[in-house]
Amino acid sequence: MFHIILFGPPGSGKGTQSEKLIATYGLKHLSTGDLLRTEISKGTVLGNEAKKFIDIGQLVPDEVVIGMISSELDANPDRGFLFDGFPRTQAQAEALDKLLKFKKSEIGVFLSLDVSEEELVRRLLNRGLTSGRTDDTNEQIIRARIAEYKMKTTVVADYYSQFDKVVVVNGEGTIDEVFNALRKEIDARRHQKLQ
Ligand code: B4P
Repeated sequence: MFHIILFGPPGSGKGTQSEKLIATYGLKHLSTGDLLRTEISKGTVLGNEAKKFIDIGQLVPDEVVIGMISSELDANPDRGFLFDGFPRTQAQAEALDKLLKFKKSEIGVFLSLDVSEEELVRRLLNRGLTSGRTDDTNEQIIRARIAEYKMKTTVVADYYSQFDKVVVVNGEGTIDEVFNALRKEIDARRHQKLQ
């Protein structure tokens, strides 16, 4: 089974590219952002707790997110996963590796989208005009999310680079250009794994 992590700052295009990648490779899409927003819209205890953090641009506590991922892995034992927006902290990365090891599996490639801060802010404010997402409408909150990413999430790339899994892809072309660059990297790694 080939599992992919799609990594990058808020607004780098993880959700956008994930839609295209799952259609191409038949992977199970696992977006922690989407899972959390579903819980919020249902008004569950977990969702109400998560909303407090999301609304101020902070990460949701690790134990909440890791619990959600663990259930999804258990519910889909024979699928390759595309992890979108997860892991976002070193604790999440270590927990994921442990869960996969237990299933005698591992991450195939860690794809990191590289986009400048000004472009991220522009994209998220633009999405906020139509998405209704409360974390996309206020520039201060967007900048807090980017600061949170720099403080807690960039270390995740360092963690995976020790296993030689990290590939940085320019996330500033058109959606199709970025997609083709991601595809090239995935195909190269899958080919290596099959040999
Ligand atoms: P997420 O839902 O993961 O989303 P995101 O980081 O906001 O955006 P993404 O990178 O997916 O951007 P998109 O493709 O949509 O996180 C939301 C919040 O949930 C977090 O802040 C956090 O609080 C919480 N959370 C989620 N996972 C967590 C975890 N593991 N641990 C703790 N907390 C967690 O693209 C953005 C916009 O750019 C779109 O409008 C798109 O159309 C546009 N765009 C995309 N590609 C483009 C391109 N190439 N050119 C121009 N525009 C482009």
